[in-house]
Amino acid sequence: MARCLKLLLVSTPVGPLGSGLGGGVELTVVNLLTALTQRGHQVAIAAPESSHINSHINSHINGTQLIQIPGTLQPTAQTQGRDTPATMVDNAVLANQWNYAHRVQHSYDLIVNFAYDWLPLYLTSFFDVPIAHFISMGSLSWVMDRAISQVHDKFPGTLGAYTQTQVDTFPPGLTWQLLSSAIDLSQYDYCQTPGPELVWLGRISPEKGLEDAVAAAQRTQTPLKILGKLENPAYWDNIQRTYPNAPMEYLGFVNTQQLQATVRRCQGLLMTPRWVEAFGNVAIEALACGVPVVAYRRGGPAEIIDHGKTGWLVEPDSVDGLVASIQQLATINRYHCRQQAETEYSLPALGQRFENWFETIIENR
Ligand code: HBI
Repeated sequence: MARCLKLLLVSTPVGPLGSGLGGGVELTVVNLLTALTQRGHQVAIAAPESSHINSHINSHINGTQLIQIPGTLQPTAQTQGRDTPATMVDNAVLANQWNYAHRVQHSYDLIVNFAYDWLPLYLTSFFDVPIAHFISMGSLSWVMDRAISQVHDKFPGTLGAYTQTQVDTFPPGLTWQLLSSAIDLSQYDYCQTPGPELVWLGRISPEKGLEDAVAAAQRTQTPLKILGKLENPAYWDNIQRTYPNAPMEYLGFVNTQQLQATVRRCQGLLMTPRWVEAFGNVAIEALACGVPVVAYRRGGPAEIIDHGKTGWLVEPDSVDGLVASIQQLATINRYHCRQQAETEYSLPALGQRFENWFETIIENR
């Protein structure tokens, strides 16, 4: 095992840990904390104030520092356009996080950036301690593409991402460390005999394409449970008006324990991303419960789902394709879904991948 590393994880500035505003990257930060701590590393996290890590994890992780940084949350990058300039709001938590990181940097062997923002990329040259940049989405703006390319040129090997399809959205010629993702399998209980319900998980926001899942539920008259942060109320209102008699139920944003208790009893998860989903953590959460996934063949889910074995990959934006696959769900052996999660998406595997990446960055410094 490599030596014990002292690591500072700087979380996304769009929301406190545990708020759901940070979507999949929140799960990545919390799971990485567990995986690295279990490997004997010392981990601290600097996150927007009001962050919390659910008690299950806190209980067996001592010595973890969760540093609450005050300030104004960062506007989300996926709601802006490609020409969006880098944004710096007044009293930005992003700036306060990196001011803190700069001040304490010499207490750490490595700093890990989880913000999809210009500032930490730009600041890298002004730090003595190396910074690993985990890029959590595909290409969204020229400003970020350029900042990512510049960090790559000055500090090769320090760019990390989830999947190849995500990396393919960025300018060519960059080398990336592909880290995939993982979940704490001990928090997900396998279910062999589901009810008739379908489930949709994620931030309720246009890039997630919820309306297609609702349309498919209405067409098949299959009840659809919806879970996730209600990020865009106007978008949700519009879906409700467009599909007034769809058999759907919005259950809010819940913690992992409550989420898996609902998901495991469903016959299938629907994933309807409009954008190139960098990974799609909700897919492996469902697989861990034995729930097959019907997903558009787009982005991360296309690399996760074993078509016909652990779910179905559908022509992107085709509600007909969703409907046809929903009718095939019963032919999937649910235990194969759990097995795939165990072999490919366990926490120890994630911890090993990140530790290898960190060691390489530190050695090359
Ligand atoms: N937008 N500006 C910005 N910064 C982030 O770190 C960020 C974001 N939008 C979404 C997001 N992070 C996460 O929800 C995804 O990376 C998963």
